[in-house]
Amino acid sequence: KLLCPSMMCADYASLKTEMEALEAAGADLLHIDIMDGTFVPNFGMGLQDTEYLCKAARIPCGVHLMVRRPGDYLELFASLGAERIIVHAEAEGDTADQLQKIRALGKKAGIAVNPETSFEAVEAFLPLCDEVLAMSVHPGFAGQAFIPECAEKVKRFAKESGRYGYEVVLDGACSPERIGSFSKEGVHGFVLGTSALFGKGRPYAEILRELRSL
Ligand code: S6P
Ligand code: MG
Repeated sequence: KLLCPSMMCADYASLKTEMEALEAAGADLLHIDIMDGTFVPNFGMGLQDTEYLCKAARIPCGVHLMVRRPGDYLELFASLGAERIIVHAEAEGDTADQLQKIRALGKKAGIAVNPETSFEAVEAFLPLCDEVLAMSVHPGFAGQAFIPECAEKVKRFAKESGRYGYEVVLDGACSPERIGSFSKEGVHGFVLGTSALFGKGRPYAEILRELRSL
């Protein structure tokens, strides 16, 4: 199971301490949300934070590009040290091209799929993907409510994952209950934000241990 803390939800007054605490607590991958204020109405983490985390972390970092033209920034994020680069199926540009370029840069390629985007709409891209980041909220903000309509599609992504060889990671309102039930459906990873990990006033190690056992 891939447990992926969403660093946008961490305490920015002590990003280094947070990163080290999450690593020590057994996190598998740091999830870094990048936004351009256009594809989504918000701004996420900056380039300096991203580079710091990618270079200083002992575990891999993945960048979730919620930007209008992801194809313009693939070399940039590869050079910052991201090990996974995830582009949105709904963004501009040739998605297949973007995924191939990410792999050619020696990185793992991921496709992010919005709640209202169907399985069929992205099926052709699946052979090019190392990860499917299934959004269970509208991208842009932490702390939103889970969108139940996407559950069937997430299960379908999980069911077809063996055939294509990608991992399914769920992003948005991943609560302990949902982590338990979607794990049983074959979902490999979970982005951990306000629903399961941050602001709980409990040690990360304790929380991650519990989430892993679900
Ligand atoms: C924003 C972003 C997500 C959030 C994460 C927060 O859409 O892509 O990665 O940071 O979903 O988690 P939670 O539990 O607050 O929804
Ligand atoms: Mg995200």
